[in-house]
Amino acid sequence: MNVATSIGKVDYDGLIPNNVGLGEDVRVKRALEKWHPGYIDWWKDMGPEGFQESLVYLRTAVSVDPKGWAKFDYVKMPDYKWGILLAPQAEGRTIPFGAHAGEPAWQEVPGEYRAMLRRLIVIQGDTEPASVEQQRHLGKTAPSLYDMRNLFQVNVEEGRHLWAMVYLLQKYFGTDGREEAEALLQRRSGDADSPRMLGAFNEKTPDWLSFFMFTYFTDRDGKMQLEALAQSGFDPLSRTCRFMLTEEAHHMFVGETGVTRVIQRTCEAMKEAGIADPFDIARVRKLGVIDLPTIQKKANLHFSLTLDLFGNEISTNAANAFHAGLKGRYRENRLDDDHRLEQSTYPVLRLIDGHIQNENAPALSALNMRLRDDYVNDANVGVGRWNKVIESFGIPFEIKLPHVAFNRHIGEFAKIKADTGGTVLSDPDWARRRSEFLPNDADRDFIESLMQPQYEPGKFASWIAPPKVGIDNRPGEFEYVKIA
Ligand code: BYC
Repeated sequence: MNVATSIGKVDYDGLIPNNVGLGEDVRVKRALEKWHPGYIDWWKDMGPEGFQESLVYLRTAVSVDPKGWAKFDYVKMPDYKWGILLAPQAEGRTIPFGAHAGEPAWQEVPGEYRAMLRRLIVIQGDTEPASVEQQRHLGKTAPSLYDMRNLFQVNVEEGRHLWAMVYLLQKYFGTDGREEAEALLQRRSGDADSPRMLGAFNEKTPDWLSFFMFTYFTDRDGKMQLEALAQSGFDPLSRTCRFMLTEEAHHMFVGETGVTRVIQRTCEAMKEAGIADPFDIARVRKLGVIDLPTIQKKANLHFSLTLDLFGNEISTNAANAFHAGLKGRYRENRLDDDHRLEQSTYPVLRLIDGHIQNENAPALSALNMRLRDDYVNDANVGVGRWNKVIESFGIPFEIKLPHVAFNRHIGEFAKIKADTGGTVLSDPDWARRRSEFLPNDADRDFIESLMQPQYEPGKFASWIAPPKVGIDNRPGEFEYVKIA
């Protein structure tokens, strides 16, 4: 069976592979073809530095059939087929929540919600190129060709996710959609004058442990937000997000297994050297591996930065988007309630008289908080698996996610300082203890000193264990990237 044509009918021949009938939609096809050169310029300027000519063993989406949607082959990244792929339209789909619950899903933009919908799409779109920009230097310090290939896979797919949002803007939002699509190529992560829209996407991803933490924690925000948008009553957005989620799973796999392999290598090295105390940092570092307390600090940093991406705990924007039927809850379709939430409440952690405590808030206003709670539960699962590895070596150490009030810059806890357990600290105490919780210059310098490239097929840097299995079942010594 030819998966490319079985479900979703992907037209793979033109400049822009797609299953949205672009061939018959001359206006949108032209608009996207006009946008394409600017995208390629952006990719060459801001995509992976130094590897544009290399052949990378990448998967490309060639179908939206869950059973076989990808094809693996060597590709030069600028030649990657960034297609527009929507999950199949579900016949008779209705708006699953909000004031319009039960009405037929919108196939066109509902006029009264146009601005709100455009803003959600633009914010989602903005994060995708931002992450590519953040990760553009990492190829030069890749700990193996396997890891380098995974990095580039994540990068090209984030590029495809930008295409997914740009398609919606170009198809459904006319002139202002076109302007937004241009602006998505103009903003730059970390730029003082024209930064990316959300805080965490302006931070640096300076080393590979940061990359793994980012793909574990921040891509998981992507998962939660995409799950919420996949519920949208605006059907094209829902269908786009449903397919994006298929790809997103691999990004979190890269993060989870990346951190697991770092932990595994550290524990192995400690065992070989007979070091039982995980806090004997100087001795552990001499082994050329990353000590567990520093891994914890990196997790603290990336988890807290990611929590900021959920916005304010109490949010009128979130309430409006739900009421309008544009953005639902995490897996709304599996929840058993009235899906309108006008009478319900939800417990929200707040700062009351200087103390952190739960307070019931109207459920509609508390939707960001609810999604964040779902996120924390989801993020904890993989942390449990990291701890199993540490436990298997008998090392007395447990990675823990910090309290949600720790190191926050958005929302209820932005105005206070708290330790990782959620105890409020004075400013001087915070300043004194900050480097107990977050990586300091010495930690950063140490990690940087380990970031030496390992480009020999089948070899891995000192600080990371090999993966259990190869990508696409390839053997250990497989040359995932042919460096040019
Ligand atoms: N930084 O009412 P509030 C991904 C602004 S990641 C800066 O609480 P709302 C990926 C906010 O815009 C997923 N500003 O906000 C991962 C608002 O401004 P206005 C990306 C912030 O709207 C890895 C004001 O503060 N997708 O896919 O309820 C690699 C009031 O706030 C921030 C989405 O985020 C911030 N962190 O919640 C690649 C989905 N937070 O309007 C990709 C779409 C808030 O007053 N976005 N503000 O000027 C949304 O659903 C929501 O806009 C947010 C914010 C959840 C982001």
